[in-house]
Amino acid sequence: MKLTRDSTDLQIYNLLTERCRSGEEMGKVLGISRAAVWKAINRIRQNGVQIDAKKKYTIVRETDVNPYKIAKIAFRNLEFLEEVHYYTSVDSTNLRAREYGRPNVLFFAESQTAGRGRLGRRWESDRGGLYFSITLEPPFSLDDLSKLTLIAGLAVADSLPDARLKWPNDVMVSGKKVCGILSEIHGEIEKPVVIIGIGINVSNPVPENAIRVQDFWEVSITRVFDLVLKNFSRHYNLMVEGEWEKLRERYVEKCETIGKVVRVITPGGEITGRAEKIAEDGAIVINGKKVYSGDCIHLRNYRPK
Ligand code: BT5
Repeated sequence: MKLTRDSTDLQIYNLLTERCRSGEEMGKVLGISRAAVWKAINRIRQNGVQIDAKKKYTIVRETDVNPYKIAKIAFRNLEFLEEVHYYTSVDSTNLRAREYGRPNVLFFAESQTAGRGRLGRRWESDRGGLYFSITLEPPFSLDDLSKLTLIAGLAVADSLPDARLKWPNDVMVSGKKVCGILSEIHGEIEKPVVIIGIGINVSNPVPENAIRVQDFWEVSITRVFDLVLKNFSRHYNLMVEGEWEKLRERYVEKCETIGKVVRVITPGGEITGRAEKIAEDGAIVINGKKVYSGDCIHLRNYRPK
């Protein structure tokens, strides 16, 4: 389902989340007939929102995750957002984003049948987790894109209690992975569309050595979604305003990789050594050498001789 800010169904849902209202009142507000309101109400009902119709329409119950609630949260937090595409099940939100090709869209799925990790790996995506991709046309240079990936991880880490970052962008709790991020670039080099895919385990079944938010925090999926988008929006705006330095400091505070002896596997080969810092340009510095992306294994804490 595709929703925009002015979709009739979303506007009616938003009106009803404020208070109960009559068909006539909503028809007047939106400039449509009572019959059109009635039709919209029936569509909304088919998507997880139970609405009572006596004299007025009232939302009596709704599933925590439904297209309207997700769209409401997304549009409220991301001012640049133009569309929300909602799927109960889809192959991969990153693939949908790539195929659609346009910026300022959020793709959300209740579950994925072919959720993707980096380098073609699989991301387990059963119902109960958060799987979404945001497409952006950032007003800064391609060189800054690795920073964008880092701040997406930071946004998730800032949303969960006691979360740490494992470079480049795994979010860890108690040493286990709770979230992974897959960022991709698509389109022409002069005007690339950046796709940021975020997968967060909330109550879904997870592989060994992974953790879910509900293992350490009793919280709803939509609350986590709201927090992550709030933080992402804050960080993204700081980035656009040229405040990367603040974000870099914050990333380093939360990053458990810095100070460790690590092995990073990149397409160009392997490098083992002490992870010294995050450089001004967003690279991690290992034994004085800059690395921009790769698979990172923590070997041990660094002890100077
Ligand atoms: C990632 O890859 O961590 C990126 C994951 C991105 C998933 C999101 S969901 C929304 C969007 N649409 C997509 O199709 N993808 C994005 P990587 O660093 O390569 O880690 C992948 C590895 O993590 C796998 O090889 C497994 O070992 C492990 N893994 C798989 N599913 C997991 C899960 N649910 N939780 C924790 N670890 C998992």
